[in-house]
Amino acid sequence: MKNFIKRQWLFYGAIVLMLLFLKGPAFAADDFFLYGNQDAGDVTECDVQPVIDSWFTALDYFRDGPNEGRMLAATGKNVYIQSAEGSSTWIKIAKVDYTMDPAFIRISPSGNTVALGLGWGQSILVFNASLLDAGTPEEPVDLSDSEEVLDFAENHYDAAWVGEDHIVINGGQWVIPGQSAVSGVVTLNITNETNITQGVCGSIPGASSGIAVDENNNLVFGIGAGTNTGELKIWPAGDWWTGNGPVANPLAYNGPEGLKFAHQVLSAAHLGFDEEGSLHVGGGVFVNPGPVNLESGYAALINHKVMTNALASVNNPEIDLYEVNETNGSQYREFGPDVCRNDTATGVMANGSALSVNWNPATPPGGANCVIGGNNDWWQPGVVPRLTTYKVNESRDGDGDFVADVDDHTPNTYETANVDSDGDGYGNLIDGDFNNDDVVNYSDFLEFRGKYGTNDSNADMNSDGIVNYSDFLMFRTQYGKEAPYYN
Ligand SMILES: [Ca+2]
Ligand SMILES: [Ca+2]
Ligand SMILES: [Ca+2]
Ligand SMILES: [Ca+2]
Repeated sequence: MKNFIKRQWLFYGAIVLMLLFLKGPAFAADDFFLYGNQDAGDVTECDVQPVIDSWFTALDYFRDGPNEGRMLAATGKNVYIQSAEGSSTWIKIAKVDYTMDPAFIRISPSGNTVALGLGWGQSILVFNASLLDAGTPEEPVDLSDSEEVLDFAENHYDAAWVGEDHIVINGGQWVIPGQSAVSGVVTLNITNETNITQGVCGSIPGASSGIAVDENNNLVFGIGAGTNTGELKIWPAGDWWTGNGPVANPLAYNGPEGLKFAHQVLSAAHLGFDEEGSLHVGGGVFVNPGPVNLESGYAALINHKVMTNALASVNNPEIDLYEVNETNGSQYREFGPDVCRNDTATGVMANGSALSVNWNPATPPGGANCVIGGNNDWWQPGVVPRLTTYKVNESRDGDGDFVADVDDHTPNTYETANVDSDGDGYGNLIDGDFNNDDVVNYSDFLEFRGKYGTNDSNADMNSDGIVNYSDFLMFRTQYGKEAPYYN
């Protein structure tokens, strides 16, 4: 009897283990895949605080803290808070004494601190988010006249948080026709108003654009005007950041450390990372002259695998330089909620597993002014921007195999067993990358050949217990693909 009970426990224990195994590692289909494969009900929209006396309404999410999920907006002389997550109601809570050309509003990762870039030639204001609690539409908090607000007279176009105590600033430089613009990136310790900035990178061959830091402090920034508009480079954390400040010697833009991983993505004016490390890019054509036919009117998302591979290649000269392939839908995806795609600027930001695009719907869809790529939808006072949010639907099952997309290792291919022998998140059916170097090539063929005729579970792509010609045919369909693999 004792033995029987024991065996029964072993049996149930094995089932539990199997279920855990089938559930797989945390990663299956990633947010990059999920954002762009949604049903209409999973894409929501709201109005943004209308533009007042400015060129734009700058936005950011509270990603943590008591206001998590809500947004702050800056335009004109005021800062507004969204009444609730996803709401179209914006409440004035703070004011400044200068009409902003709002460069950015960036909330620290904890949600505790706000950095507000007032615009060209003006200051960056930094304050505790709780300072806003006292603000009302009738009596907004006066940020220009508060001892609790730090005021940094620092040129800026965009900034990103590095932890809670520093921001890194893309310094800003207008392009003067006929002259080459030179701009730079600096860090600022926001805990100390007397702190001077420290240089990160100089001699950038063009005007500043967006800037972003991933969770491991790898740095990305873009070029915003001039012939290199939309160029994006990544700088590994160790090459620019020591943990409490930048390295002693600033980087040279064309030095050996950084890696260009995108030739031209929009104007690179709005950059950020989602929680999986995919990079979102927005921008437009506000600053001209630039290249003719500059991309605009949408936001783009570059898959985290591209970023990982770019970092790997900058750290290892034996790996070929890695640049995103914009024609590969597994690496690069566009989000164009405005069917006219004619905005002069498009913002984009992530919050958890949601991606939000801030766009200008001024032109009626299909109206006379709707010229795709026409760049004629100007941001200006009176515009009521829209925010379109793509949120992961936890229960969606696109291929109908009873495995939800969020858990599905082959999200575009029907397979109920969801087998992923090497646990890399890609199901056996679509995983011909046997050596896991993110490309399916001759090395993988050699591995496959070595396993031919065996019961090796990894090379057994159709999981029928034998590695044979059927598996070879499946391998052949994967040949030449680069990660991520979705089908
Ligand atoms: Ca499925
Ligand atoms: Ca796999
Ligand atoms: Ca491989
Ligand atoms: Ca097989």
